[in-house]
Amino acid sequence: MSTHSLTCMTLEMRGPVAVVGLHRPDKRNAINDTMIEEIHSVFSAPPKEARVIVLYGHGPHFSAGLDLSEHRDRDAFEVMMHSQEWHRAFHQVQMGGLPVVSALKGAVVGGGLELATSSHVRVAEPSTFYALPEGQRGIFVGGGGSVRIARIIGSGRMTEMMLTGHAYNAQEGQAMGLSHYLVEEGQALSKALELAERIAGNAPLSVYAAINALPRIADMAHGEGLYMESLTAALVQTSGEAKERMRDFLEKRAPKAGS
Ligand code: 1HE
Repeated sequence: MSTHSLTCMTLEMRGPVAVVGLHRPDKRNAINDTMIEEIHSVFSAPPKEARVIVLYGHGPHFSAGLDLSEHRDRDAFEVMMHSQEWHRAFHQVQMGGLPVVSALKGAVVGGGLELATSSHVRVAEPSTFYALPEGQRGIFVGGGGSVRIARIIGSGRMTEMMLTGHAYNAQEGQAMGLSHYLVEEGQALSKALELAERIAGNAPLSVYAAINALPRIADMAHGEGLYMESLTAALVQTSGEAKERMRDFLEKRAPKAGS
């Protein structure tokens, strides 16, 4: 089990799945400095037996973003350092080595959206809404949103969200790619757990390549991307587990695609 001592988060194991909860429901899971440190620590060193992480928010909201009460009096250098802390923490979420499935509901706003878009698979409930109130608050994104959110919805749409503060609902978010699954109210966590169990059954090297190689290839030029794809395929497909799984399929012991 984990040795993390957590005050703003919860962590429990369910089989191969580490279930991580943002736990400041009274503050709508606003992300303060302690929570960022804890996100960094949990995602840098998840429990050894974990194969997948599920991330959710306690209470009716996923996260109200940056804890504005801690942010009011920071100078430029402090904001720069703070933003880079967030980058390090969310990098661990995205590239820490384990796939992350997030369960979204209520507010997924500002830094909450930056955190959600660091996860790999996103499941939303109808109560979910997405907004970037940075313009209204007189600030800018600082948790990687200008890269990760813009890659998903386009920088044009992200600019619009920051300028207008308009909140997109769960259906709109699903159409924009902010969520991958839209389930009934109260069902996001159980769907996330179901998907996590399924992902946990995949070959670890294949999963690792998907979460680490794909976003890097997306940042490369065409030719370099294709070359990196071939190198990654050469590594993953020649593993013992890949050979075994392909044989299982050919000898009709493995499930068909889509089942
Ligand atoms: C907070 C925060 C917060 C709630 N920082 N304390 N984020 C925002 O601009 C979103 C601000 N929050 C809201 O718009 C609303 O709280 C919600 C729509 C999310 C939820 O509304 P509601 O009616 O359920 O809750 P509430 O009454 O507004 O808030 C409950 C408490 O949480 C209250 O504190 P209390 O002591 O009066 O009980 C709120 O002050 C507190 N609270 N959200 C601090 N965000 C790295 S850069 C990232 C940049 C950003 O993330 S910008 C977006 C900031």
